[in-house]
Amino acid sequence: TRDDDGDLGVILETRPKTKRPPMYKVMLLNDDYTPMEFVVTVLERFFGITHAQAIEIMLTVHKKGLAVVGVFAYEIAETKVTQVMDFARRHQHPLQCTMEKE
Ligand code: TYC
Repeated sequence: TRDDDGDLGVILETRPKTKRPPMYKVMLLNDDYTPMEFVVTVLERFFGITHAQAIEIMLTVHKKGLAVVGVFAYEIAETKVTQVMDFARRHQHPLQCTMEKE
């Protein structure tokens, strides 16, 4: 389309599309059998959380039923879930760790 000002009067794009990858919440679920200290160890070992923060998050899960322990790109979230589930199974605890798209 040609008009007076000489350019092609079509706006192709205004804002550049910088699409970020979706992020995934990794959650720990409560149960009646996994020892509290084991959950604290899991949080320290696999999520790099400090001992004090790990106790807080563990108690949140214990009281509320679940808590988000971190938000990661898909592949990293998947690795965390696998590591926690394998570690719990090796120690014969029923601890459950899941991920969910944010
Ligand atoms: N409810 C467990 C207990 O009383 C402790 C616990 C906390 C288990 C967090 C799982 O994700 C969990 N021993």
